Amino acid sequence: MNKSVAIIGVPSDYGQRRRGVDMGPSAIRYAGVVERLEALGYAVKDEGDIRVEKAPIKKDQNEKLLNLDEVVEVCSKLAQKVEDAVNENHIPLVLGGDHSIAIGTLAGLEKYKNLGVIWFDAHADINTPESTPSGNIHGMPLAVSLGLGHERLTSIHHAGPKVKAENIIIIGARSVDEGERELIKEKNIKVYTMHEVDRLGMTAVMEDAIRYLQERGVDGVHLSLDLDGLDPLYTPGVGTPVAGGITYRESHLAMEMLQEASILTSVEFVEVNPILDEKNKTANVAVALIGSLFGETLV
Ligand code: EXY
Ligand code: MN
Ligand code: MN
Ligand code: MN
Repeated sequence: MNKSVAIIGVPSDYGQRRRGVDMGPSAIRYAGVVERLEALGYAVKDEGDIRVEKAPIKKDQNEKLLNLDEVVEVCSKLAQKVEDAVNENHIPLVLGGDHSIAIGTLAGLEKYKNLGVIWFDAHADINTPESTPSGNIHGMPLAVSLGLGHERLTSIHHAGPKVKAENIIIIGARSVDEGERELIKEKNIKVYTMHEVDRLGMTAVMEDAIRYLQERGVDGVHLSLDLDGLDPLYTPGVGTPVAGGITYRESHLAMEMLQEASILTSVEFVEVNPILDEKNKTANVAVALIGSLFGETLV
C-alpha cells in the first residue's frame, strides 16, 4: 500500500430520502480521520468536499430514480476527482454521503482493467429501476457499475461497465430484495451473507475472499464499506440499519486482514448519518476501522 492518501468528501444525500447523511464527511473528519492516518505515517492530502448543490426537494419525482440529475452530477464530479487522485499516486479515501456515490468512485477507478471490489454491507445495492422497491439510487450502485440501469448513470465518466461480476465479493448481506437475488444468481456474484459469516467465521471469509481475488489476478482492489454492514449496536447512525450484523471486532479483523494482505488500492466509507447517531459513535467507528485498515496494530 503506498504511503499517500487523498481524502475526498462527498456530502450527498441524494441517493436516498433521509436527511443528514450529507454531513457524513464532516462527522468523519471531526472523528479525527486525518490525524489517525498521519499518526500511522501517511502523507494525507485532504481534497475537501465535492461541491454538492442543495437542490429543493422536487415534487414531480421520477419514483423509480429519485434525484437522478443530482446523483449524476455528484458522481460525475467524484469520478474525475478519484481518477486524478489515482493518477497522482494517492490512495483515494472517499467519505460519504449515501452509497450512490460508489457509482462515481468506481467510474473514476478507470486505470484498473481488472478491479476487485469488496462490498461490505447489510445490503446488496444491486437493484435496477425495474427491481427497486424504493426508487433510491443508493440501492443501485453495484447494478449501475455492472452496466445495468439508467443510461445516464451507467455512462458516467466513461461508457461501459466499471466492474466485472466475477470480481465482486459482498460481505455481511442480510437484507436482499427479490430482484437482487435473481441478479446475483444470474451473474453468479460471490456473496458471504451473515449466515456464512456466522458459520465460517470472519477469518475464513476474509481468507477466502482475499485468495479468490488474488486468483482472479485483479490489478487493484476497492473496498466499499457501508457502515450499516456492522450491527446497529455499533453503528446506529445509518439510514437503513438491519439487526444481526457484523460485530465491532469482526469488522476490525476484516480490516486487519486486508491490511496484512496489502491488496487494497482504494476505499470508501459511506452512509454515516450523524443526525441518526449517538454522540458521533458511527463516525468514530469508521475512523477506528480506517486505522486498522491502514496498519494500526493492537500491540
Ligand atoms: N434494497 C433496498 C432498496 O434498494 O431500496 C434498500 C437499499 C439500502 C441501501 C443502503 C446503502 O446500503
Ligand atoms: Mn450500501
Ligand atoms: Mn447498506
Ligand atoms: Mn477518465
